[in-house]
Amino acid sequence: MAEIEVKQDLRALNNQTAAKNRRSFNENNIFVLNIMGSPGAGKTTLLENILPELAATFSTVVIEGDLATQNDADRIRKTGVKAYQINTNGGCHLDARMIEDEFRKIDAEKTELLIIENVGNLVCPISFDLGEDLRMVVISTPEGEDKPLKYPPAMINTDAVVITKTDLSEYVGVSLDTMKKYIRDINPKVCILEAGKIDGVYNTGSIVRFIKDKLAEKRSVN
Ligand SMILES: Nc1nc2c(ncn2[C@@H]2O[C@H](COP(=O)(O)OP(=O)(O)O)[C@@H](O)[C@H]2O)c(=O)[nH]1
Ligand SMILES: [Mg+2]
Repeated sequence: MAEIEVKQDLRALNNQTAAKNRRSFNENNIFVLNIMGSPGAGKTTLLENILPELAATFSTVVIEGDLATQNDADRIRKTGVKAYQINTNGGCHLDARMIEDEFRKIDAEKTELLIIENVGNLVCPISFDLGEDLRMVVISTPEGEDKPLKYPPAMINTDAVVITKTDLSEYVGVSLDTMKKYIRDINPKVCILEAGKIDGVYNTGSIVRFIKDKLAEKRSVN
C-alpha cells in the first residue's frame, strides 16, 4: 500500500513537470517527439535515417537517453544534427525533470523539432509523460509477433507503432500481417508504420511524412 502511494506521488510530480515542459515547448513553438521501444529495436537507426530529411526542413535537436555511454549521441551527431546525451545510470526511463534540465542547454529560439530517444525499455518509459506532442513506439520483427499482445500499455499509450526490421521478418519466422493484427487487437486506432531495408535502402518515407503531418497539424491549430 505504501509503495503504491509513493508511485502515485512520483507520477503526479512527473506530470506537473511534464506540464511545465509542455508550456515551455509551446511558448517556443517546438514540436516534441518521444521515441520508445526495447533495447536494440532500431530506434537510433530509425533516427539516423529520418534525420537528414527532417533536419533539412526543420531546425532539429535530439536528446538521447541511455543507462550509459555517449554512443547514440555520437551516432546522431554524425548526421549533422545536434545531440545531447542523458545517462540515467541504471534508471529504466527518462522523466520530465531530466528533460527540463537538458532543455536548458538547448537554444530554444532556434529549435523547431525536438526528438527524444527514450531508454530502451518497452514498459517503464510508457507511463512517464515528458511533455511531448507525439509518441512513437518502435517494435522490431525479431522481437516476435506476439509482443504487442504482451505489452498492451505500449500499444495503447502511443500515437504510432513503427514496425522495424521488416527485412528480417522472413528470417525470424514473423508474419508482418499477424504482428499488425495483434497491434490493432490492442489499439484499433493507432497508426502503424513500417521501416526496414529494402534492396539495401532503409525505407522511411511514411515515417517522415507522419511526423511532418503531425507537426503541421499542431502549427495550424496554434
Ligand atoms: N536488418 C536490419 N537491421 C536493423 C534495422 N534497424 C536496426 N537494425 C540493426 O539493429 C541493431 C540495433 O539498432 P539500434 O538502432 O542501435 O537500436 P536501439 O537500441 O533501439 O537504438 C543495429 O545493429 C542495427 O544496425 C533494420 O531495419 N533492418
Ligand atoms: Mg539507441
